[in-house]
Amino acid sequence: MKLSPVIFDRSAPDLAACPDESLPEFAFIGRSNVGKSSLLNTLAGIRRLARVSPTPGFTKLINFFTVGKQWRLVDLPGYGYAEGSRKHVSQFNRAAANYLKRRPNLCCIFLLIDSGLEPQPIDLEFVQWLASHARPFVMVFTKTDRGTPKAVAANIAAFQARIAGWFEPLPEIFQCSAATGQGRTELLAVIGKIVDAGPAADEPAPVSAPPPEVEPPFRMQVRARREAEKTPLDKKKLKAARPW
Ligand SMILES: Nc1nc2c(ncn2[C@@H]2O[C@H](COP(=O)(O)OP(=O)(O)O)[C@@H](O)[C@H]2O)c(=O)[nH]1
Ligand SMILES: [Mg+2]
Repeated sequence: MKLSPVIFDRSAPDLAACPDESLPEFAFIGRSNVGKSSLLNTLAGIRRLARVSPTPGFTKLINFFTVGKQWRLVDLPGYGYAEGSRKHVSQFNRAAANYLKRRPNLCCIFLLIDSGLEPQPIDLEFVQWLASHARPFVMVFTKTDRGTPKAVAANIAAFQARIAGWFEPLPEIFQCSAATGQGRTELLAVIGKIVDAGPAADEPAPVSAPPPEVEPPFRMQVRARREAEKTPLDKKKLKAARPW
């Protein structure tokens, strides 16, 4: 799988403004500040490709980067950030939700979760939402360089335990750090498997064609909606500015 060139395609405010659907796409979603842009830069091997910001809620648009003319990395606005005009924020979150629900060439979603935190209700609810829409995703626990391996493992185990009843089998889990590069090879392998199963790079599908037939990295047996009803989350703790 070719990793260069990496070319910024565009920033889209909504689904209609996204590029054509001819290339497989891999999207990064998660709470604001979880490390989406940093991880995207790590995978692409370019330090300042997607803007990294210590300020939550920085990415407001859907940013597309084409890699090796074969596939795209997609940096999405984070969820769980309500500062600024409420209307403004929810508009962009709706764009991310529409993208995740409707984009036919979206092959795999990387759901980023902070490895330094115990399971957060907003992340658990987002997993439910993805599962109920039967979207293929893997979970990526970020910033592993910040905690001890023991603390990271405990947080991951606790998260797994909370969602265990919703899937059979569980979505794949990865540990990553933009600081050390941990997980880069593994995530590129997920992408490579899907891209390599698609059409050859010199035979791009026409714009209007359906997305390439690709195998998701795992088969998701969704029991989420029913199971979620049995184990409702504490809605009171969930803040506004969620796209789902
Ligand atoms: N130590 C450490 N910091 C990180 C890592 N990934 C991101 N950060 C920091 O976390 C902040 C938010 O990162 P960013 O990629 O902009 O998050 P986004 O809002 O999800 O796109 C920035 O200050 C980054 O430098 C990581 O793996 N390790
Ligand atoms: Mg970002």
